[in-house]
Amino acid sequence: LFIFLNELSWLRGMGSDPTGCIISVMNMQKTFLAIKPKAMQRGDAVDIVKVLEKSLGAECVAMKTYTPSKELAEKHYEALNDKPFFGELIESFTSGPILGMVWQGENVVAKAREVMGATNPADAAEGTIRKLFAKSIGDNAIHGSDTEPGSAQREVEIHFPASDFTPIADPVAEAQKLTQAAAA
Ligand code: IDP
Ligand code: MG
Repeated sequence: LFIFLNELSWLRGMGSDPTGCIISVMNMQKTFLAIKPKAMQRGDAVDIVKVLEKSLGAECVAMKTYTPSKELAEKHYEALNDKPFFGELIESFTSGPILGMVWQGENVVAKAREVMGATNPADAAEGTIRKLFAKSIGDNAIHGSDTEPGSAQREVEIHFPASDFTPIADPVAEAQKLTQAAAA
C-alpha cells in the first residue's frame, strides 16, 4: 500500500509517524512557469530565474527553451480564446524562444503567482518579477499557472509531456547555458 501511495504524485511529501500511521499530507505541487519571448529578447531570463530561485522556496525540476508553435500556444491559452487580445497574445507567445520551466514545492502554484506579481505591471507590487521586468500588460515578462485546481498540472503536461522531473542543482547556471544556446 505504501509503495502504491508513493506513486500518486499528490501524496508525495506525505509523512508518517514512527508507528507508520500517516500524519500529514503536504501540499506538494508543480507549476509551469515561462519567460516570455520579449523578456528573453531583452536578455532578462537569467535575472528572472535568479528571483525565482531566491524567492520561491521551491526546486526547478525541468527547464528548456523552445519557440511555441501556434497549436501549442492556442492550447496553452485555450481559456482566453474569446478575449479581444487573444490574437495578439498568441502572436506574442509564438514570436521567439521562451524558457519553459517546472518548479516543484510546497504550495508553489500560489507562491509563484505572488513572486510574479499582478498581470498588469502597473498594479504589480514592489519587488515582484512583473514590477521589475514587465513593460506592459501584453509584455509582462513571465507566465505562471493560475491557482484553479488542475490548471498547473494541465500546463505541465502540455509543455513537458512524458518528462521525468529531476531537481536541477543550479537553475541560474542552467538558464544561462540554455539562453546562450538559444541566442546562438
Ligand atoms: P496571467 O498571465 O497573470 O495569468 P491571464 O489573465 O491568464 O493573466 O492572461 C494571460 C496573458 O494575457 C497575460 O499575462 C497578459 O500578457 C495577456 N493579457 C491579459 N489581459 C490582457 C489585456 O487586457 N490586454 C492585452 N493582453 C492581456
Ligand atoms: Mg493566467
